[in-house]
Amino acid sequence: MLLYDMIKAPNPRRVRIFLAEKGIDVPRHEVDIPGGGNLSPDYLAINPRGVVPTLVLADGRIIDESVAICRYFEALHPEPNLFGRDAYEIAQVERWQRQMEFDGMFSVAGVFRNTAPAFATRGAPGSAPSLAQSPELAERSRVMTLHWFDKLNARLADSAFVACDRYTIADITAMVTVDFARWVRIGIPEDHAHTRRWYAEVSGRASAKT
Ligand SMILES: N[C@@H](CCC(=O)N[C@@H](CS)C(=O)NCC(=O)O)C(=O)O
Repeated sequence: MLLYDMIKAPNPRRVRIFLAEKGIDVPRHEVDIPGGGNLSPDYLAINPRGVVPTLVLADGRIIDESVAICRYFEALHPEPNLFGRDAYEIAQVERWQRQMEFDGMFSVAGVFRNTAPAFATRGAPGSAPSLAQSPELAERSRVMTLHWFDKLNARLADSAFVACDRYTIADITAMVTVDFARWVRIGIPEDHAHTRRWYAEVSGRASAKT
């Protein structure tokens, strides 16, 4: 088994945090995304989408999508549970994980991809068509990122963790998104006391150091 990874990138970090929470050690291969390593013929032969992370199983089958990779490991190593236990909790984790990803991480990515010089002609990830950056899309994404921060703080006013009363995959996606937002100079707003309380707790976990 081999995990194609990039140490600085937010999506692979979600998988590494998840593995650390489970205490699972998987060999990693570093991919240089800014240098185009994910678009090399060798990598595209493994994952034609050209995105990272990709997990290659011992028999050569692959899994991409960070959450799909995490689900694979959850099925193999159910404890500690990070995707929910009963029907209601599983639905809550799914609900909040998707909100953190679609409303939060995608918004931050929209700012980053449309402003970072290294991605001037790479407005979409991986082997997607070459797209020029869009200042308008960057600005819309910035507005949506700030809106996501507001919703996160409101959620954490009512809940100890993002999805329920304990740490789950939704917290991993949310924490990685908060850290990713710093890349585009958006921090946790000063008056978001609930997010600050939660962030101090989740970022203090040993798994967050990865
Ligand atoms: N939804 C995918 C997103 C994968 C993705 O976009 N990964 C980024 C790194 S965080 C990437 O591979 N970027 C390649 C590029 O920018 O060309 C996941 O969760 O794994």
